[in-house]
Amino acid sequence: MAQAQFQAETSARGEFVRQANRFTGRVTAESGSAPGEGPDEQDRWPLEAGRYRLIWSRACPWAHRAVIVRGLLGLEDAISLGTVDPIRDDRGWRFTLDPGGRDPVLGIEFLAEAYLSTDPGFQGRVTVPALVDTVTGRVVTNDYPQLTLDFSTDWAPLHTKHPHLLPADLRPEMDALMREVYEDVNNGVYRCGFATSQEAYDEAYGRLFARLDALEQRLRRQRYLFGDHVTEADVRLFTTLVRFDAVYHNHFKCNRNKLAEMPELWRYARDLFQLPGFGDTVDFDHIKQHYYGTHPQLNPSGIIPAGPDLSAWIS
Ligand SMILES: N[C@@H](CCC(=O)N[C@@H](CS)C(=O)NCC(=O)O)C(=O)O
Repeated sequence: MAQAQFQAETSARGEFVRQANRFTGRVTAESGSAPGEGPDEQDRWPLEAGRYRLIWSRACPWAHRAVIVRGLLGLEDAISLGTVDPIRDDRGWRFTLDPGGRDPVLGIEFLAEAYLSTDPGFQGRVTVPALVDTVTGRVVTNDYPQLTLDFSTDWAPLHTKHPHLLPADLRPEMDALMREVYEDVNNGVYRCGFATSQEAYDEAYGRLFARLDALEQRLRRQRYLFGDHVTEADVRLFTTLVRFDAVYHNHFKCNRNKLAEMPELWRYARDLFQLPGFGDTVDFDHIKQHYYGTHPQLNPSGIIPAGPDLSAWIS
């Protein structure tokens, strides 16, 4: 069997099995803690404008989703943003884009410092997105699916825009679709790319394209996944689709066809791309640098392909 990119997250059958999210704190007005204090006994942190900092990589689809939702809800002034270098070294995500190589608010050089000061025994992958408390320097959460749901709900007192990304009447149907999209598409591309057996790859590839075919059919009937209105389900699908032809098609061997060859999905992804908060948060350069530059088992040379021509996204 091939050497795994992430040994600790590879099953005996060669499947990529993503690690659990280590930190699952919630920021909510329901917290029993006063402003400035740490979490209550249920790991609920007080809701405070300006206190928490979202750390993202422009390359990462999971972090990208948090930044899009933050922007759509107008939470930019309430939650500050720190950006890591698209290339990790053996100490992980670095703040080398900032003056002096340190995050100007947290004062750290590596995101790992925040993880280890929160859990000195942490041995997993240090991941983005991470919501970090600027008072204690601790990681509140790296639980990316819960984070964006909380942005819509618990953070509502601080919203300055009201796009209704999570309409209550659609929640059961949205949760079901977002789960399928996560398993087969968002994480499905990783399960293709990080598979170390033919069998595991074939299975992930089959599920990915079957799901994309089903989504293609769904989008023949409507502009977005739930009609004429953008929801969080669209944000979650978008961050994978926008990376598809640039990296997943080639680097992760998701190559039955390109996104640009699926007419409805291509129309849909470009439609979203044109909306404020979507295309203006996409950085194809960081995306390509990161994927091709940090998975040596998949791309030992580290060479970044020149293509594809991405100009079609904005034409
Ligand atoms: N928190 C999740 C998902 C977030 C995630 O995987 N982020 C990637 C970037 S897209 C990351 O930070 N990877 C760091 C690494 O692989 O060392 C996890 O632990 O699997």
